[in-house]
Amino acid sequence: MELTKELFTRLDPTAGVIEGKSVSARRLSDLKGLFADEAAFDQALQEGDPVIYETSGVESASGEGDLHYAAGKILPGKIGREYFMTKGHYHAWKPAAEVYIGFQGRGVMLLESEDGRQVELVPLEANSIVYVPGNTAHRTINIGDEPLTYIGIYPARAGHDYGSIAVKNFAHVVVEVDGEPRLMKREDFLKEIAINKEL
Ligand code: PAN
Ligand code: ZN
Repeated sequence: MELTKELFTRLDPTAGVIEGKSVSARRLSDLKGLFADEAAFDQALQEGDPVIYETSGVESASGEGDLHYAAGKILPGKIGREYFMTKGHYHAWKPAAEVYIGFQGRGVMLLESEDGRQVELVPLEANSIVYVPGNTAHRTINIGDEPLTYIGIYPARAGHDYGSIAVKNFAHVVVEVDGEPRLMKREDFLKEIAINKEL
């Protein structure tokens, strides 16, 4: 047993923060190109550069078989009709799976296969647990009106591949339709935005 490792931390489930760990904030400007509605993005950026989400992690153990974990808090809000969300990523070590546990708020996880053809929208809320299989792009989305807090636990060697998402983004979006979240193909949502612009 390796008792030198960090064996205990405490989570603040409302703040979505692991106590004593540094918090890194992702602002709207960090998510450039990821929200579908570019005009809405530009306008929101002009009005300020709001924090979209924050994370704090425990990533010190790095031996074979070790685990990392991180807490997240996604603020409530939308850019156009698309809800506040994380950048999303694959794991750099592609087969790495991950377990998410929700603490507060109403969220969903958008899971996509690499070709974008298989998609799942899985609820992430208080006391729910989501299994993210390996080789799966995952993005966490706050569809509620309070902060969404959760932790994710993943192999230490998982790493993050944001590059693939920056290049081709997710093939689907989660947008508000008649007050409810709806999963749509990105291309269909983009067509809707273009039509509304012409009107
Ligand atoms: C999580 C995520 C966290 C932030 O800890 O890193 O929710 O999302 P992005 O990394 O997409 O910005 C995780 O999935 N780690 O593997
Ligand atoms: Zn992950």
